[in-house]
Amino acid sequence: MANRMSSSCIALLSESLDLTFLKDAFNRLHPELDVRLEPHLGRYDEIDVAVCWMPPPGQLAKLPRLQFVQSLGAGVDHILADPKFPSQVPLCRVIDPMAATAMAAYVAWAVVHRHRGMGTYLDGRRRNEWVTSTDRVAPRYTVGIAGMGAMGTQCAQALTAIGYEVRGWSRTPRSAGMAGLTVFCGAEQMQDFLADCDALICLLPLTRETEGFLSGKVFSQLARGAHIVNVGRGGHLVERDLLDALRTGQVGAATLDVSTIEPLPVDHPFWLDARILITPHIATRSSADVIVAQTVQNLASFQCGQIPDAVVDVAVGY
Ligand code: NDP
Ligand code: OXD
Repeated sequence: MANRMSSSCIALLSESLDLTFLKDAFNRLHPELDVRLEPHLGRYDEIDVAVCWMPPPGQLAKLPRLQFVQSLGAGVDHILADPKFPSQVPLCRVIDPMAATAMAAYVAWAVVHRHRGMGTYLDGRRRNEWVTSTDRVAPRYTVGIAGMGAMGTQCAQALTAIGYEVRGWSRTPRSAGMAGLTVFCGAEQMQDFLADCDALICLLPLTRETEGFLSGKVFSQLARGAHIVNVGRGGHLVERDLLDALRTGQVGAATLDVSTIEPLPVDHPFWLDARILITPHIATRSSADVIVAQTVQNLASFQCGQIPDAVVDVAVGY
């Protein structure tokens, strides 16, 4: 087993990120592995594993001996977007409890910031003014979480712990498992899930079914002035619909960590509306050491003939 592992070859592929940090982590933690950073891939038929964030389209299909593809993150949409993705090759994602905890902290910050009107106090501080507010600290403020997987569940735990009334929505049925959380699933329960939510958090994977989920139709079912938090993917949001809903007041604010084009272009209209809080895809991330550890663990499982939990269903898209 150790011998097979030591002769394994790992390619690091990304069109958008410099993966030198990951090569350094592999070399430090597993010097026995042959780790190659694009464009220095050597012979394609020597590569066993591709670790990717937005791999160059068509590149994975050229690697004839791949045992599996490893995503650098929780999402795999950036890999499945390649029309030539070799769908017979298993695809693994990162499942990182620490990253989920950090996501929960980001989402709790976004919800509290808007609900408690923190922007007003921060503006006052900039003017050296002691601004008071008559805003209610409502005992009832409903937060809907679309996507109750590894990330969504941690967010629900954090938000219920600080007193919010939380609803969770998933594709398949699940039990709530915590006080303060009500669960919904599937298209048939979507209306009940959305009805009068004060904040809507998108933590869905980007798939054919979920693309454009954050649309005018969804916004119209929320409480007036609702807060949209998109920490999923830019492709979940119909940008024009958000601008329209902000104009009418149906949506009162948005916190966007992701956008269709990243970085968000400097002339994008989102920058011009102070009600849209923008962060540069930093809600959470896994450390290089975690990515390396999970890749090596998945490789060991495949080499023992086992299917790791991290394998996604390519047909469903997550
Ligand atoms: P999981 O796969 O663990 O969970 C996905 C959840 O979405 C599941 O509950 C699933 O339902 C639900 N879901 C999928 N399709 C549908 C649908 N059609 N209708 C309703 N619910 C659906 O993913 P994670 O929680 O680990 O991550 C979620 C996403 O968060 C990632 O795909 C990525 O896009 C984003 N992300 C963003 C980061 C950032 O920094 N901004 C960092 C990490 C992730 P079911 O339980 O029934 O399968
Ligand atoms: C992820 C991300 O998918 O960081 O992990 O967006």
